[in-house]
Amino acid sequence: MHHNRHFLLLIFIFFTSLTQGQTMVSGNVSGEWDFRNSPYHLTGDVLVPTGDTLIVSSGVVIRALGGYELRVAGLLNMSDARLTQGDGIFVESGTAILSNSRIDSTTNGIKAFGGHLQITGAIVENVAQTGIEFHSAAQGFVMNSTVQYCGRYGIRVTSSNNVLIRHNTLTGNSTSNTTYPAIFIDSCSPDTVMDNMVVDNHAQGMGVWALTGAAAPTIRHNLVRGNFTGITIVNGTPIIRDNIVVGNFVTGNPNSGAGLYIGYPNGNPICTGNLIAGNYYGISIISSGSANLGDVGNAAQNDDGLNLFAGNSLNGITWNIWNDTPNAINAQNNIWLDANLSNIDQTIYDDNESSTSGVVTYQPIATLNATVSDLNHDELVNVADAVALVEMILENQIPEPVVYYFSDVNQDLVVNIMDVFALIDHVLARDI
Ligand SMILES: [Ca+2]
Ligand SMILES: [Ca+2]
Ligand SMILES: [Ca+2]
Ligand SMILES: [Ca+2]
Repeated sequence: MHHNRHFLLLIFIFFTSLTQGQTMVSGNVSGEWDFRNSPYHLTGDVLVPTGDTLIVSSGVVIRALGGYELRVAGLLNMSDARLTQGDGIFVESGTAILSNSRIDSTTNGIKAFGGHLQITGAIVENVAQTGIEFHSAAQGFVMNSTVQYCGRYGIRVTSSNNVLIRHNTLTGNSTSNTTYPAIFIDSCSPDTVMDNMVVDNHAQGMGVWALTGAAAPTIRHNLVRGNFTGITIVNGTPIIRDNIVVGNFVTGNPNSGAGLYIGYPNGNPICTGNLIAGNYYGISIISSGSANLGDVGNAAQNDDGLNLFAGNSLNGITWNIWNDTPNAINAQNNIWLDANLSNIDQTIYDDNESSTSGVVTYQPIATLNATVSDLNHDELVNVADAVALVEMILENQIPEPVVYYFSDVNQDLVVNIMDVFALIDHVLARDI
C-alpha cells in the first residue's frame, strides 16, 4: 500500500510541474513573468534596463536565492505579486509601479534613488532595514499600503519633494532600536503626509528633520498613537494640522511620551486643530526650539490654534506644554478639555515654573460647542449616537480630531466597539 501512495504523490508532482514551473533569472530582464513559470528565482541581481519593460503578473512569486536585488532603470509593472528574500527592489531611474503586491523578508524593501516609484495597496513587512525609501529627487507616492515590522524606518523620504504619503498603515516598525521614526521626512517638503495610521511603532511615530536642507511638509489628519513619541521636529518648519496624537509613551519610561517633541536644536512648526491627549507630555519644546501653537494676534488664519489638549500626564502630574527654552511661545485659542481658565497655567511648564523658561501665552482660550458623545449632532445623546459610532468604526477611516475624542467614550484612547458598549451603558443608565 505504501508504494501506491508514493506513486500517487509522484503523479501529483508531475502534473503540478506541468502547470507551474520554476524559472531561474539573473542579469537583464524584460517581457512578462507569469504565474505558469513562477516562482522566479533570482540567482544574481536582475536589471530592467533603460527602455525595457518587465511585467510581473498576478500570482507570481519572486524569490532571491542570495542577497540579490531587482533593479529598475526602465519600467517595472508588478501587480498582485510577491517578492521575498534578497535585497528588495531598487529604482535607480525609470519607473516602478507596484499595486497590491507584497514585499517581505528582504534586507531593504523598496527604494528609489531616482525616477518614479508608485506604490498602491502594498504590504511591506519584515524588512531588515527600511521598508520604503525615496531619495535624491525620486518622485511618486505610497497609498493604501501597510508597512510593518521593519528594522528601521517604515517610510523614509530624504531630499525628495514630490512624494505623496497617504492613507497608509504603519505599525511595529523600528524593531532594531528606538531611533527610526515610522515615517521620516528629512530635508524636503513632500506635498502631503496625510490620513495615515501610525500606531504602535517602537520609535517616534513621525520625524521631520532638516539635516541638509529645509523641511516644511504638511502633516495632516494622521492618527499617531502608541508610539515611543508622537511627532518629532528637528530644525524643520512643518505645518501640523488636524492630527490625532494620543497615547504615545512606553510605560514607565520618562524619556518617552511626548506628543510633539520640538528641538535638537531648532524646529518651529505651526500646529492647529490637533488632538493631543493621553501622552506623558503634550508638547515638549527643548533646546532652541519654538512653535506657533496658536496666534490670533496676526492676520494669518492658518495658525489660529484650536488644538485640543487632554490628559497628558505622568505619575499624576499634567504637562500639556513643556517649554524648556527661553523662547516666548504663542498658544492662543486652544481647547483645554481637562482644565479651566484658572488652572491651565499649572499644566504649562513656563516662566512661573522656571526662571529660564519663556512665557507661554495661552489666552484667549477657545471652548468647544459640542456635547460629549452627541455624535450625530442632534443635541441628544441616545441610541442613535451608538449607531453613528458603529458606522464610523466600520468605515475604518480616521475621524476628525474632535469626533475621535468624543467617540472614545471609555477614554482608553482607542476608538472601537468597546466605546459603543460604553455609550449604550451610559444611555441606558440615564434612561432607567
Ligand atoms: Ca492667526
Ligand atoms: Ca505655568
Ligand atoms: Ca445625538
Ligand atoms: Ca475607547
